[in-house]
Amino acid sequence: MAFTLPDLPYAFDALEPIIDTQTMQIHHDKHHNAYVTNLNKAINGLSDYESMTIEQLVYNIEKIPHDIQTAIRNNGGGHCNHSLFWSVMAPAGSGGGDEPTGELADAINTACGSFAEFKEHFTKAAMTRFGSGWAWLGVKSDDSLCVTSTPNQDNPLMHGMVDVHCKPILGLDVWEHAYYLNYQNRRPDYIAAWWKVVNWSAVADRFAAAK
Ligand code: MN3
Repeated sequence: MAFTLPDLPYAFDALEPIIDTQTMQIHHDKHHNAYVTNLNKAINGLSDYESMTIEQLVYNIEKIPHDIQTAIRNNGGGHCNHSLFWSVMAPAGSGGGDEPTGELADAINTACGSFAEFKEHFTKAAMTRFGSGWAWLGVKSDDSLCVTSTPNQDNPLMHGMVDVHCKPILGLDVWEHAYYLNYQNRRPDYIAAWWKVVNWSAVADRFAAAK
């Protein structure tokens, strides 16, 4: 098996009441697990792909043969996106919900004006993504930050496939499966609450590594 489902870095109920236990269980054990299973099926026996990291595989999606490209785009993207998503959250008050500090805070202020304006910009990206997809904060090739969104399970690393190519350091899943049990159709409420579980320390680590 080339790729494996990573454990959550906290308990299923750790993000209550922002993200409920059942949503976390289904989202991780069913949805994310299915992306990993179907990705492994798509690349079975293709040692060039099995030896790549998920980020390398996603980055090189444009070069992958057409007969397996869509399966790898959807399921490799799904694995990459969810692995990041779990890692940039933490329980509210225990690492989740603080504000960015240091170089990350400076870079957000440079890109968006202020943390409040960044949140507005990111929320708009998440709200205006029609249907299923993701909102992102990413690092561009000049090390500046950008806010973008992608449809389906596309990842901003997908060179040649996305509007804005960057290295994502924060991502928000706005598929209905991420919030429907708790918030039903109220995507704005889910997004507004989600800031309380964002782990800015983990985002800062990703920022430092991406530059
Ligand atoms: Mn999801």
